[in-house]
Amino acid sequence: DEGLDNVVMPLPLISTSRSECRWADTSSYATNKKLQSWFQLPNGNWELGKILLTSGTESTISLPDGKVLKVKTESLVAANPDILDGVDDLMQLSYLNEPSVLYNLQYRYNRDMIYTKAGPVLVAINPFKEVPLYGNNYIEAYKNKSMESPHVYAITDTAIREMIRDEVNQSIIISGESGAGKTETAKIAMQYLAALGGGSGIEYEILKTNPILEAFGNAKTLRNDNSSRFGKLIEIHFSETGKISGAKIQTFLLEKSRVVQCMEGERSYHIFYQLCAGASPKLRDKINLKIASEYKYLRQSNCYTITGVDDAGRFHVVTEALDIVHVSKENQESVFAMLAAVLWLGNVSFSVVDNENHVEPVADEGLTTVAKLIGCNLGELKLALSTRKMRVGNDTIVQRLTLSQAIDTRDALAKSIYSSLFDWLVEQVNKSLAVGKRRTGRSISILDIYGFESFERNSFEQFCINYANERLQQHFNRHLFKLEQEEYIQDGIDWAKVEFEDNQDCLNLFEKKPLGLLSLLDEESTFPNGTDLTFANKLKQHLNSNSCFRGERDKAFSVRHYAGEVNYDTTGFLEKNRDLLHLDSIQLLSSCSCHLPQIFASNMLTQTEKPIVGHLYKAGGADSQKLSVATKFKGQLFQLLQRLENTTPHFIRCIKPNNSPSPGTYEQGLVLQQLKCCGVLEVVRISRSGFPTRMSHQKFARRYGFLLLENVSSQDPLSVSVAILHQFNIMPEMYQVGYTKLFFRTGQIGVLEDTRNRTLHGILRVQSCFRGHHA
Ligand code: AOV
Ligand code: MG
Repeated sequence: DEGLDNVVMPLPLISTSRSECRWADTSSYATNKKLQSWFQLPNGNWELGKILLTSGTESTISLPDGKVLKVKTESLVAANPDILDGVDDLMQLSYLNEPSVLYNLQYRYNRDMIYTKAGPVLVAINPFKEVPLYGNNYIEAYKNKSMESPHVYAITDTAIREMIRDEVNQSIIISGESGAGKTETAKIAMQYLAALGGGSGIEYEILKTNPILEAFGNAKTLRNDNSSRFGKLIEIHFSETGKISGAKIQTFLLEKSRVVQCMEGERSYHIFYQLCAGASPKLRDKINLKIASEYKYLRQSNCYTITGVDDAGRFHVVTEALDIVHVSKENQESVFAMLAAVLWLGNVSFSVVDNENHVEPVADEGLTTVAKLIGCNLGELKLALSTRKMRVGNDTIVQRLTLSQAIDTRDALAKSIYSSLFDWLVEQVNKSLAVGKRRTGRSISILDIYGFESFERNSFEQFCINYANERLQQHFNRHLFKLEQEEYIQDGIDWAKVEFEDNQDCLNLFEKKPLGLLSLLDEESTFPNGTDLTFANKLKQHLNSNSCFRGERDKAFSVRHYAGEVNYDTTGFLEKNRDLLHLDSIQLLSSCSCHLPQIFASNMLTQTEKPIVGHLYKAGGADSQKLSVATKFKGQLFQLLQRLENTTPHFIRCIKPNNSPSPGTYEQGLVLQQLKCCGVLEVVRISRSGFPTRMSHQKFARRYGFLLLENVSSQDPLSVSVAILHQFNIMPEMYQVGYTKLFFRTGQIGVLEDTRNRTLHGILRVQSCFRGHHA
């Protein structure tokens, strides 16, 4: 082993006046007399003050409003020199403390520069207004690299280039709280991909999937008027020539409870209101459609419209989009019929028919319309909603339902029709976008899932959503902290480890078997006598020693998530996890004369044959078995992460600057909490001291070797690498030589790439001149 240091040493030490030397320790600045410093006000906000005098442990500072204060010197936090105001990468800050980071982001935000780099991560602060940063001119500018300030376009551009350069699939992983801007950001990234990889026309279809999926999968919540209620991974495939060849969408766990139940002030899925407001008279007539307020499912939350949103107009956008992704007019009409059927199901009421409280559905407009819309016999619908067949030994007996059982059965049917419809639509879209023969297998995936949620009351949906976010956070940690540092150590470079918040404990709380949240939930869901209360008690009994868990009063418990503590109310957990749809209902759907209910039924039947978690249905009386919702979701998440592991990730962290939501309001505390919980500051710290760019000696020698002035073709890759570094005056503190790779500080490889590109272009130009000359 030749001392690697020897390789580095001989390089000339050139004067370091270059601006890249920002990470040099600037502690000398602290002794500067006209020091500016951060001072925290009682409300928690930071103010920039000038230190007038320091004596002993006390300092006198003047605040911008002219006030002069005497404060403890140790409470002051160093501020960066004005020249660093609004730097576009937090890595460039001399002082990387909380107020400085907050100020820098705010400085940019106030100037509509909503994007900032935090080392390898792009931070995007929701402007809550239109900002002039998008469209063809900007796309062009980022494409030609005439514009380089941080942007979704820039990170997407990097993904494309790395896909081509490294021949590795890429992923763009967007995270952040509910309402932080993930879905908008995903669309902006898609816009850029479509512009660069367009040509075949398929890109136009890909963009049109957004209004469709948003109509059927987004809803107004208290946090976000357009909240995604499902997770989405869209994988965009490219041909060898870098053109989009197709795409595939995978969705995760649609919140179906919203179809039958939602909180005051929230709405069900957009499409219901769009349909009610925008359907043509002919269609209304055909599917017996009324206005939204006629439907119980839509009436219960007392909210029909969203400020600034024209539901009727959106309906036309959606139908046009459906045309574009090749959903035939006939199929579209079936879709609308199913939506109307769901709405009318909600209006079905029951009357008591005997003295044991058994009920039957009232044969009114609601019931008859449902039967007509799904194409079933009225009598069979009545039976399916008021009785349940049970097998006892070899006999089948028919049990009549009580009011609450009948309502549950009705709602379960509505939910399953809607979620089947959603899945079917995604399938149609995927057929239309199917990757053609010219695929190379290279792809860029964009992940946009529902963000971390913490409401006053949190149920099973928040439980799943936050679990998913916890998993994603680990993926983020793994890539930006763990793997990064492990790689340094493995390759033998000089490195002092940086600590970070690990969320493994919280994941264990969810995933441990048999004593984890998910296992216990499944176990209780299979018990005939299990209730939400027995479930909550079991959690308290077994999990109290876990530091991320706390039993709460009655049926509640709380979990310490990476993004904060959330209190969950177990009411409804078991039922939602079991997600029972009785065989009677499935049989009803399969007996329908309309084709969509038939498809739904056959999908449900094949699903129930898949691996089994327990005898979920025995207790309920039906004979089918299926995976619990939580287990299925966990499986999907694991699959997703496995897929992401095989890609080069690019992370975008969306930040919500206020809860109003209103443009221009930047609440420091709120922003800080989000930056902290997702580890942005630590990422910057690592990147600043670390070497985020790396390349094997072989690859480096191959890629840049031809730029060398002297002939080195006979030399080994390491020597070639060193010669290149030498020729380009890359300074020793800007890189480290590992056993197998070269590690660079940020920005260093850019110089080499530019030279390479210029040289290559030069060669091409010379060649084409040459050809032109001969022609
Ligand atoms: P989310 O996806 O992160 O929440 P959205 O992407 O739906 O959040 O953003 C919420 C709202 O913020 C949007 O409807 C826009 O009004 C506004 N917004 C976000 N990004 C931008 C932008 N770049 N420019 C202008 N306005 C923006 V959730 O889906 O709830 O977790 O489940
Ligand atoms: Mg969203």
